Amino acid sequence: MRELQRFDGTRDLDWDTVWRAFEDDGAAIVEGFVDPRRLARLQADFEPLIAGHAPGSTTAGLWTEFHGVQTKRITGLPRHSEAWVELLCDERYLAMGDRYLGADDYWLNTGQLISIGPGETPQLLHRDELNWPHAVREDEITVTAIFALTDFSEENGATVVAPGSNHWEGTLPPTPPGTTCQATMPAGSALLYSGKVIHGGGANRTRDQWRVGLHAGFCRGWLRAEENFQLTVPLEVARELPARAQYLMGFRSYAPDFGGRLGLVDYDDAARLL
Ligand SMILES: O=C(O)CCC(=O)C(=O)O
Repeated sequence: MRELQRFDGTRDLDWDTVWRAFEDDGAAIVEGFVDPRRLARLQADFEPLIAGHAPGSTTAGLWTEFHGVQTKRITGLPRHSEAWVELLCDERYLAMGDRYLGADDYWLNTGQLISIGPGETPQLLHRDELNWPHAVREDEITVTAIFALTDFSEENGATVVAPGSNHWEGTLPPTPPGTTCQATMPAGSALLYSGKVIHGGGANRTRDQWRVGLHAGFCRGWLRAEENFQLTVPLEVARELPARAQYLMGFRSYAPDFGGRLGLVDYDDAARLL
């Protein structure tokens, strides 16, 4: 079975090698991406939030299953964690967006805690780019990181990935037996993956472990982001964020090198309202 390539983020990494693995396999694991102090702050910030949140989604139909009945999903995270805003502005993470979507040419698609609980079944395998089926094209329209806030194991629901499926033909081709692996990784690691790679949350077969990941992707600036940050993050919180974070969450306007500006206020940058 083909496994994902993994790298040691505590060393001076050769990022070209990481991006080659990302492009070949559709995903790569960087262990030690989040340093232990920031990881501890993230865990402390989110622990009460997760404890107070019920599993399952209120959205009916296929989404109930897609979101997971035993899974907690929480958005609006900048309200709760300065450490998350710092991680969001980490140059190594933004480098992924700059490389695949164009420098400063993208939004944060969502910054979402995904806490998979005991008894959860495997998530439907999917490609993230199918959020926008009419926009899919040869190059990337979305790329994502999942930061592990707990260890990810085969038993507790480590993300299932089909390495190389970013090159498979078809909208959502089937994954024959033996073509998937699980992104097992210690807390503090990052799974970086393409919008074209087939993947999904794993089943949690433990009796008492929650697998907590911070699922944070970018999408092209001309696409509507999955999370409505202007409603999940209050204006008074947004005002205090670094400019880069404000931009990523759509509190500033989109100003590409080519084409028109989007998200304007009185035909000026939305930043004026901040
Ligand atoms: O939690 C995971 O491991 C993956 C989740 C995912 O791909 C999604 O919800 O879109």
